[in-house]
Amino acid sequence: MTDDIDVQGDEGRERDVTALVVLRPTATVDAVELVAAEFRRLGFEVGPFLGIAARRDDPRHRGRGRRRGHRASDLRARSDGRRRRRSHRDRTTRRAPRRSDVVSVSARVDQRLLDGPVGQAGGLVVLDDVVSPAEVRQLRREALDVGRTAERHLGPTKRVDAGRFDVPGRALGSGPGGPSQDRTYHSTRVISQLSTWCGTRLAPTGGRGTYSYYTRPGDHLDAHVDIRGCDVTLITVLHDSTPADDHGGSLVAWTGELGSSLDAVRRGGVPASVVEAPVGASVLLLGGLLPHAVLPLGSDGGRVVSALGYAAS
Ligand SMILES: O=C(O)CCC(=O)C(=O)O
Repeated sequence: MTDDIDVQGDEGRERDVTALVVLRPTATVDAVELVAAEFRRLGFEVGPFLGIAARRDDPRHRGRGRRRGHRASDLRARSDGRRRRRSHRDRTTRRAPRRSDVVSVSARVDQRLLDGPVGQAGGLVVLDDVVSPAEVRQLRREALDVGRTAERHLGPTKRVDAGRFDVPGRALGSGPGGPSQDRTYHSTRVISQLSTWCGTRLAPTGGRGTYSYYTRPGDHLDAHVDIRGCDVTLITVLHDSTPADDHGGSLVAWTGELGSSLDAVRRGGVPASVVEAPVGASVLLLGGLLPHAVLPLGSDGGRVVSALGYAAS
C-alpha cells in the first residue's frame, strides 16, 4: 500500500488537519479506500474523495482521461520533487467523484470471490499445506520473538457502516511480521495457490503482515469484516494451548451471513461456526465478506496466529 500512495500532510489549523492522497498510476480504488479507512480509524473525519482514477489499464477507463485532458501524471508527485500546481481550470473541470465507480468495482470483485471455491464453501477453508511445516516453524520462532515487544490493543466496537469501516472491539497483543513472515506473505507460490482457491487474483494488501497474541483471559476480537483492501485473510495457527473442550480464543465465523451486514450478527441469535484449525493449519477466509470473531479466551492457555491480508482484483 505504501508503495502505491503518497500522502502529503498539510498542517492546517490545530484541529483541522487535511491530507491529500496522491495516487500513483498503478494504485487501485481499493487502496484509496484503505487509506481512508486508516484515517477514520485514527479519528479523522474523511471527506469525499477529491478524485478517483481507475487504473490506467482498466479497460473501462481506457482513453477516457485523455479525452478529458487528464493524465496519470496529474495524480502523482513529479519525480523531480516538485508538486504540480493545479490550475483553477483543473480544479473546476476534474471529473466529479462518482461513488458508483467504487461500488461497482468492489461489487464485481466481491461477486468473483463469492463465486470462487472458497466462496462456494461458505467463505472459508482450512488448509494444511499452503504454509509448509518448515515455514510454520520459522513463523513460530519469529512470532515468539516479536511477542516480546507486541503492543496491546484494547477498545470497544465502533460502528460506522455495519461493515468494512467498523472498528471491532478487541483485547489482544499485536506485532508486525519480520523476514520469515514477509517471505511467506510475498511468496508467488502461496499467492498463486490462494488466488486459485479464491477464484480471482490476489495481491498482498501491504508490505507486512502481523502476528496476533490472545494470551490473557478475556482476549478477543469482536464480530467484524476486514477493512477495504483486505478482502482475503490467511490466518496460520502457530500456537494453541487452550483446553480442547473450551472454545475460548477460537476463531468463529457466521457462514450463513456471508456478504451480509454485521447488524444481524450483532443483534444475536445467528449461529456461528467454530473454526477447527489445529496448530500448523491455515484458515483462508473471505474476511471482507464473512463476519468473523475470536471468542474471549478462558483462564487457561493462549493462541498465537500469523495474519496476512490480501486484496482481490
Ligand atoms: O485470530 C484469528 O483467528 C482471526 C483474526 C482476525 O479475525 C483478523 O485478524 O481479522
